[in-house]
Amino acid sequence: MSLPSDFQWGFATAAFQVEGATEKDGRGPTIWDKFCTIEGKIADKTDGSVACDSYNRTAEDIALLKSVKAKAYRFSLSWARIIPLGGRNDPINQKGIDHYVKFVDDLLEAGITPFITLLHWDVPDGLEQRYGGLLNRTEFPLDFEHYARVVFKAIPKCKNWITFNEPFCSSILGYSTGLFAPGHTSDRTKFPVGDSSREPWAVGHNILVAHGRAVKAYREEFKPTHKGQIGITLNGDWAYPWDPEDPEDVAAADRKIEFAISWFADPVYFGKYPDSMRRQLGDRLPEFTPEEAALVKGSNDFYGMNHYTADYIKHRAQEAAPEDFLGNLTTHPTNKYGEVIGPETQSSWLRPNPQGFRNLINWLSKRYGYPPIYVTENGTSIKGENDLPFEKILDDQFRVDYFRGYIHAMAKAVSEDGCNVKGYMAWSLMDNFEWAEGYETRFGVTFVDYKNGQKRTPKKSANEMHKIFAEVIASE
Ligand code: PNW
Repeated sequence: MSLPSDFQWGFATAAFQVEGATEKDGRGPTIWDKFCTIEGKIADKTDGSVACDSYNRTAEDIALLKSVKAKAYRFSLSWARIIPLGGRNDPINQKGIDHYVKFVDDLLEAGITPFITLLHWDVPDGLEQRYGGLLNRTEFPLDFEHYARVVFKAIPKCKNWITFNEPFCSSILGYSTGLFAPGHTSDRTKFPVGDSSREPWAVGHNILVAHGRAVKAYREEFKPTHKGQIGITLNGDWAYPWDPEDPEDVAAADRKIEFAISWFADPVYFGKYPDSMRRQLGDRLPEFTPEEAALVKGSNDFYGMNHYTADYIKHRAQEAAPEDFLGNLTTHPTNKYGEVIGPETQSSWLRPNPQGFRNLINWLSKRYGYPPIYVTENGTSIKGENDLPFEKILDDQFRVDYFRGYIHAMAKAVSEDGCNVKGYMAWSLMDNFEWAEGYETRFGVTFVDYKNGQKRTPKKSANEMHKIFAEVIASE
């Protein structure tokens, strides 16, 4: 038995992926509502207008969490429900606030600890239209700080706050590959066009400063009385060298993690960007002003870790192009010896490799001084799941095996390696809008029948989770 008895485990979702009701109770439009209307952006041509209808089914979702014995639930707020136009001088929508206040009250009533993400990618479109949203270095952080303050004040009962989800994805997928809203890319065959040689790093910088401002507000104005904690959630895969005997591949694997994770984590823990990124990007990577650096350095009460997979990394001698967001390297599912990293799933970027989870928890712990870590997402899709008959979908042994492998690897990182992991949220409580993949890729432990009134049916994995945790928590 290796995890402490107060270990928090549960499930995660995000507002745009589950809520639906995008026009109800005064919600404003977001960049994702807009993005879904662009031809060719969403695989199955769907959008978030109904999704899982969770906005209208809070009681049902809480009953579901209770039935699978979850102790915690991570969800995100829709900024555009609370401030429909997004800005610090724009009207506040009391209905939006009331909805989330009641949801938190009901969760607590059910004995479930809320973990709230302030922004999980659905930036209010009002800010995009007004000043370019995440691209604006002065306005965006001030508007985010204001929004955060409105929320902290309204929901004192929530003790666990995450400012941003995966700034890497907002920056790179939103402003380089164009796969996510607002879809900027330097690829001139696509729309909308942007400058991918600079925009992603500007956006990353502005998110860090906005995070720093919200954390400062929380610590100075709310934390002394609310007694909660706040951090940012970063995504990152484990990286193995393609050829473990080649020092260049070994160095490239480390660099891959720096470009994905330390891009954000180094400023948060050390107040500066990694040298490897500065060397590669030069002045395309913004410099922190002294004021910005002071805001960002030391701004995590805990490290929010989203983790799904691993890759093999090969050094590339050829100089990186301006839009090569990982620098001089290539990623591979197989190594020099033809060994594959893990079985295929429905997601092209995801192959299970539980040992990589333990390795990455150790890598982060060493670099950042063994901070408290909350795993805020971990989970898998299953190849072909959407095309299986109903009974087969419910028997998701592949997902059960994934969770058991990853959770045991995490438990070893705690009990054998001395890492400080305090919580774990599986992605996801239910099948939902999987962004550019639409509804065809399923990550849920609960099946959602989109053709039958969004009916929820727990899969095997939903009911196995508490058994898996009983294997690693003494008191379960
Ligand atoms: C995370 N990639 O996103 C998000 O936080 C969730 O909203 C999402 O549903 C979940 O993982 C599953 O995809 C990612 O392409 C999306 O490497 C894409 C990637 C990584 C994470």
